[in-house]
Amino acid sequence: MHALLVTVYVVAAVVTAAYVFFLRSQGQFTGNGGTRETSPSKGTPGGEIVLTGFFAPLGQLVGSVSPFTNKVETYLRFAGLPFRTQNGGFADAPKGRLPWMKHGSDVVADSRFMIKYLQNTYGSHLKIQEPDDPQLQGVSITIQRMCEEHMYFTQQYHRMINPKAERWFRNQLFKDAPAWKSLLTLYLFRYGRSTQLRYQGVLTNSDEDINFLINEDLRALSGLLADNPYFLGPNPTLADASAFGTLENYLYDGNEASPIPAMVRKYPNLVRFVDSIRARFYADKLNKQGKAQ
Ligand SMILES: N[C@@H](CCC(=O)N[C@@H](CS)C(=O)NCC(=O)O)C(=O)O
Repeated sequence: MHALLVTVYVVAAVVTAAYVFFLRSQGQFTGNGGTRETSPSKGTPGGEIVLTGFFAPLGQLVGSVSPFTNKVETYLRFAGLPFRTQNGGFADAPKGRLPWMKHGSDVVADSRFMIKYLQNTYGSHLKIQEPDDPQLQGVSITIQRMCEEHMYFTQQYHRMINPKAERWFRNQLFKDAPAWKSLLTLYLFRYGRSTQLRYQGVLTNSDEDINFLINEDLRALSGLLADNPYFLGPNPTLADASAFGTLENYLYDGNEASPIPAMVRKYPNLVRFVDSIRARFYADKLNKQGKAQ
């Protein structure tokens, strides 16, 4: 009996290890490292735009649970460009990360290069235009980098590493997976993200200090936005698409075990910013999903 149990455990351990090895070799949890190829910078107008990212509905979000996918979809909506979306995994992504897009026969990865490509391709035909003023251009890049290179990682901490998020991860993000798979996925993601966040720097800090940084970022965004409808003035720009991708996720991803949604609610102008973009640019999804507020 004892020998049988040991055999069962050993076989289970070997099968799990082989499965994990297989998934990791497919780049399922951390991307595939990518090709580091230079992205095309301009295409021919008129090609079909297919945006690949995460599009499964989650929490109260109308955009993607991936802030970068959310940003590009929002930019396309601001710009008035028709597009189609499809779900994809890290393994097939050209740079090992999501989102990426096809435009005609061009493949472009990384939200920053995708948007540059669209701006070069469609120029003055886009419904939104970036400011000419170098000071505003500087503010725009600063907002994008803060959202994408800092606020993203602090949220990753509360999504993947903070043990309080386990329920959200398993019951919402991976709600369709069997229990054993969502648990295994959680631990694999946690392992990958812990390494990433330790090198990146967020994970050298305590919970309290991470939350302090999150609040500083929110206060900075709130101060920059002030009473304006958009970050750079009366009309939406790329900075707003980036901030929306992050802030919609901060507010509406349904991860209430995280302190982040309550922290954003302390800044009414940020909530107003997110809600007004949802109402103006995502009315179709709000109505379809019955998420009107
Ligand atoms: N700089 C990239 C970042 C994209 C990114 O990090 N996407 C996440 C999903 S939200 C990802 O694919 N992560 C995989 C990984 O970190 O290995 C962009 O702007 O598109």
